[in-house]
Amino acid sequence: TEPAPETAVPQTGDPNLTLLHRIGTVDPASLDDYRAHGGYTALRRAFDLGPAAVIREVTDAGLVGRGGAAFPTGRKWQATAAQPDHPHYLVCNADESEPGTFKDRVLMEGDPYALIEAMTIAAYATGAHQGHLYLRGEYPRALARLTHAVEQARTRGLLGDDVLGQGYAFDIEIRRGAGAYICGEETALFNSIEGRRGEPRSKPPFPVEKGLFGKPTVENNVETLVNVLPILTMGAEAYAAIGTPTSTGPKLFCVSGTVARPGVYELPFGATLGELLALAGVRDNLRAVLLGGAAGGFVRPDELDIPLTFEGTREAGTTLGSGVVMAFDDTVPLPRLLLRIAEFFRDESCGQCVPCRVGTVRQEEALHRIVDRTGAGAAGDITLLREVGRAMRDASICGLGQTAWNAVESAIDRLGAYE
Ligand code: L3W
Ligand code: SF4
Repeated sequence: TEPAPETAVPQTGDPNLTLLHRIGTVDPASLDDYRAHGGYTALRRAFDLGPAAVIREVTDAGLVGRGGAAFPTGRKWQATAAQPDHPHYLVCNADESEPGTFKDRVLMEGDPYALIEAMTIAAYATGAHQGHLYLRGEYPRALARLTHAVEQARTRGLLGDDVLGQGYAFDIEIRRGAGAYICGEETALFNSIEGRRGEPRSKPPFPVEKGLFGKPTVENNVETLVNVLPILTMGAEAYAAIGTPTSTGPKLFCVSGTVARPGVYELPFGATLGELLALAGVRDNLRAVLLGGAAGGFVRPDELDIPLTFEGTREAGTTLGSGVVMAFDDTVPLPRLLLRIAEFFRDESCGQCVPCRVGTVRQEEALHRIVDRTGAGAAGDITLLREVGRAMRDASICGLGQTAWNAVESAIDRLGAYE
């Protein structure tokens, strides 16, 4: 089938962008063009610094994971590098499947060499010689561009036995997912690469100690890795000056729903939700905004001054997640939307643990009853939803079950969805 049209990047051509600056201007099929646009200067600096100093730069820059959990990247790299067991592996999580998330797709389709360069730096810093890029199966254009880029990098000595003539060996294998959301959970992803069922493992042990094939593994999201390039080219201090002291650097936001210009936007952390929505062209009859995707939470139109930082969204009772911002005007039927979210979680639950396997079914059933009855008798079902939601949050093995009730809860408590 024909791949979907390329995702809109409304800020294309803005030279002030840090992560998106090449998107739309560089030829994604040309290694020479990538180099002409500053490509491979970060890897050269990494080789000049050496692994320990690269990790120090990433730590000093304050980089945290962009896949949703905001874990400090430098700590993860340091923990992997220090493991005595070998080999070490690098895994890039490109299984971008959170509903409303499409930022990694833009990076991979528009600037594929950037990800390859960033993976090479991460592997060098953490002592890995083999990288696995686990790509969402529904991204055929990203697959074609990354496959071409990996082959070109290999041919030109930027992957292989002697990267950039520095005596360091590193190569990348691209693996495609098969449509399961849960395979974006890092340990389910490892199982999938290993040829097992895509089911999350219990943690600890964390992947830094026992990850892919039971070996120390550093696992990072695409956007997290791509941030390493500006950290090395501009230096940790200049990078950390972007954003706020506790949420440093630039962030990609995926804006969709009832806005005039949906697409991927880059803003420094600390910009407000209102500023982002103004860029995307929000409508007057805004009813709610879903932050953080299906696992996130709703905010009201009177809360648009929320700063887009990890701590700011947490204080506001929601999450930044992977940068999802979905706007809904007052023509969108909220109960049906919540039902759709509940269907998604029921469908994507791997079924391994009872609270999530049963809870996501009960949640969907209760929401169905509420929608079908158009309000009558909703109180009993809302009590049931709270009990089921608490059980899922407290007792599920992984983030899917733990967060499957977040959006429904916030719609009930903050939006009065069934009043
Ligand atoms: C070493 C420790 N490493 C934690 C590592 C851990 C992982 C990272 C974060 O879920 C969330 C989820 C989704 N020593 C460690 C350690 N680590 N403690 O840090 O770990 P964790 O468990 O907090 O989160 P997670 O299981 O990775 C990620 C939410 O993100 N999300 C979805 C994102 C969707 C995408 C996408 O489509 N691209 O990523 C949205 O909100 O629900 O809560 O690496 O090993 N002591
Ligand atoms: Fe599987 Fe859900 Fe349990 Fe996660 S919480 S392991 S998705 S059943």
